[in-house]
This record gives sequence, C-alpha cells and structure tokens, in this order.
Amino acid sequence: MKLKSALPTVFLAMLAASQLLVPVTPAELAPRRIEVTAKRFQFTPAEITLKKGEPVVLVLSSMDTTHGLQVKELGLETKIHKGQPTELAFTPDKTGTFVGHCSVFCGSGHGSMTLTLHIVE
Ligand SMILES: [Cu+2]
Repeated sequence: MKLKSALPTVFLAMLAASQLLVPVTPAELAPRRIEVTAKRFQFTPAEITLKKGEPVVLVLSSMDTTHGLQVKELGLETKIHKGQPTELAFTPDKTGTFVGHCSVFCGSGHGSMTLTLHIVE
C-alpha cells in the first residue's frame, strides 16, 4: 500500500528531473535553428551572431520571389524559393564578420541585399 502510493510520486519526480535536464543539453543534441526571411531587398534579421564550432541551421524563407544566399568565405551557397523554406546547415569554423549576398538577381536593390554573419569564439 505504501509502495503503491509512492510510485506516482517517484514517477513525477523523475519526470520533473528529466524536464530539468532538457535545457542543459539541446545545444549538443540539436543545432541551433535561426529563421531568416528574404524579400526584396533584405534579409531579416540582416545580422546574425554565431559561435565558432556551434552547429547551426539557417531556415531561409522567401516572401516574394526566388532569392539566394552566398557567403563565399564560408563556402555557403543556396537558393531560396518562395513557399519552400530552405535549410542551410553548417558549423562555423572561423571567427570574423562575413557578408553574405543574395545570389539570384531579384531586381534593382539586389546588390545591396546582404546578410552579415558575426562569428565569435
Ligand atoms: Cu537578389
């Protein structure tokens, strides 16, 4: 009888403990996901700060037409089609500030459509 009534308590305690652990580990288990939207002629957010060695997934969505993202120094390049979010996974391996450009001509402001990545230690 005593054992029976203690079981739910033990179970709840374990559940609580496992939930407490969750915020500690996700950085190692799953890459950080950052949503970025593209539209003529900007990326939002336009600047992102990342950590060197920390895996990241940029989830890129276009609001209007086909755009692209190219960050030459980091070897990144992808197209971003409207209505079709693109996941760009990478792990920054150097620090610095890198400017990505839209890689698909999208109109008069195309040349100034940039996404700046600050990569820190
Ligand atoms: Cu463009």
